[in-house]
Amino acid sequence: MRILLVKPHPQLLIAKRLQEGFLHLEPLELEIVAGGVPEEDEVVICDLGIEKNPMEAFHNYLHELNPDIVGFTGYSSQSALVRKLAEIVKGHNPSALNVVGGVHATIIPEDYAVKGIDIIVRGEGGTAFREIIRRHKQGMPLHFGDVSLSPGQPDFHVKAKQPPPPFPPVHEIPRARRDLVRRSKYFCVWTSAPEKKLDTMFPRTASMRTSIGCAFNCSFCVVHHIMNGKYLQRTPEDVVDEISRLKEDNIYFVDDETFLNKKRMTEIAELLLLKGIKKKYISWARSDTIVKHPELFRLWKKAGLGLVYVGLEAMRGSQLKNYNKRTDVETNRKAVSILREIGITLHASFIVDPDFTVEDFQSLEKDVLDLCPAEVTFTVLSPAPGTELFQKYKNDFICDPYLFYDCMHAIIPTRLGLKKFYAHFGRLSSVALRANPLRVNKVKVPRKEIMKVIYLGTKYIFALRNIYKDYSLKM
Ligand code: B12
Repeated sequence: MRILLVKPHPQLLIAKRLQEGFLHLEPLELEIVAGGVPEEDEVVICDLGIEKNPMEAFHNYLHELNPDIVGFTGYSSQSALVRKLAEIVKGHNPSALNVVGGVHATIIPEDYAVKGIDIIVRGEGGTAFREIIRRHKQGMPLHFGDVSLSPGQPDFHVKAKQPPPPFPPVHEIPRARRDLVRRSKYFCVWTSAPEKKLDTMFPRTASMRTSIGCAFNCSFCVVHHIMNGKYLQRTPEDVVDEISRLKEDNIYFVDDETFLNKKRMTEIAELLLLKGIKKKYISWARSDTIVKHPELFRLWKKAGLGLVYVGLEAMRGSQLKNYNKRTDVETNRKAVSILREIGITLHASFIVDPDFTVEDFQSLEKDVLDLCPAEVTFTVLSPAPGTELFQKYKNDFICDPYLFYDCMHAIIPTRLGLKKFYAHFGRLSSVALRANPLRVNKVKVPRKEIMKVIYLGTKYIFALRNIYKDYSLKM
């Protein structure tokens, strides 16, 4: 059986700019799905995000492989594109089976209930895909209760309204087939340099998932809906074994919350140290976790943790409360100083509320400069499809709330009007560049890369300021 797994390219300019300049991670979701494909079958991963001409590349893959099954992943902003690609598959070969999975399929399966899509997988895909192939080969029915949904089946709409099915036990999820992608294409900008020197700011970077889900339920986040509030954890031995097999020296933990279990994370760090595995890590962590367990982060610094992304979200208690973040400003401040004292570089992310006034932007600008040195980025508060917030604002959307759901495009009205809002939003990112650790700490980096980063950074900020022009885009 020939199988093609497809990750669509980003639809919105700002996401393209992010990928080309700062951060492009391997399609781990498809590598795991490919892990469920039996050895005797041929499987190809096509990441359209690395292609110069994605649509042409997609046609070429179809012609060269002539797949029996095509599997798509996709964010909400890509759902219309996924439907279009699925149609192209059927035009090429009407008997090919189109399977769609990923975050959007999991939370809004009914959006994929169209003629060209045969199976919608909600939740974990490696185990589901293994089962789909088995059944397809044996001519068995493909509609099977919890794991996946077939839009053609009579009970599709009833099932689509139920919460996503639980993930299987983590040890049943296949390992990622990392050999199926062009590994040299994936990188993450790296600004952590305690030795004041970096050989490259754009090291090749592998992605690792050590846990799935999150124990919190922030109002802007869909993860607790996807996972029904569950937090699944791989064992330290399993995690360290996979890390030890990675070719790359830099690793990005793509967990929703890596550090929630102190015991597990302590064991992982100790094992890495014991086995002499010397790699550098990037992870997300909550500010309250850092404050509660500074010694855990001290240990991880020894094990190679260089950069921690912290969703500080806001430096005002009322905003944190609105987001149901369950932290406070004092905790945010403490976390920042703990990371600084340990020598781990901070990447702080903030939420900009569409309701912001000019004074709110100015106050956030000051907060950013107070954090210096730190990488700082911003997202726009956007009701996430599948959450209560999305329901609450459903009559207020100013655009297609799926296509524009990238947490950069406001999908509800902005108090300042779009043009003015994005002028301030773009300015925030320029201010953040002043706080960048490389600049502040006068780190030596290759001259060629300085030119590159200035060029790409300018393009990024230009795209940010011009986001308001995107709203005429239709799929
Ligand atoms: C790490 C991460 C990133 C990484 C990129 C990861 C990557 N692989 O490329 C970075 C930091 C770059 C990133 C960027 C963005 N992200 Co992000 N990201 C995540 C995070 C935390 C984990 C995703 C991940 O890699 N998980 C590990 C993989 C292995 O698991 P998985 O994706 O869940 O896949 C499993 C199943 O879904 C299923 N499956 C998936 N695909 C398929 C396909 C088939 C055929 C089948 C059968 C099954 C299947 O099986 C997989 C294996 O178990 C999620 C939160 C989450 N839990 O989803 C947010 C999340 C996916 N991101 C989100 C968003 C909005 C973005 C941005 C748009 C935000 C921004 N403004 O920057 C950008 C977009 C970048 C782009 N290229 O377009 C949203 C998407 C919401 C939505 N409704 O679309 C999420 C859910 C965050 C949230 N809290 O709401 N992100």
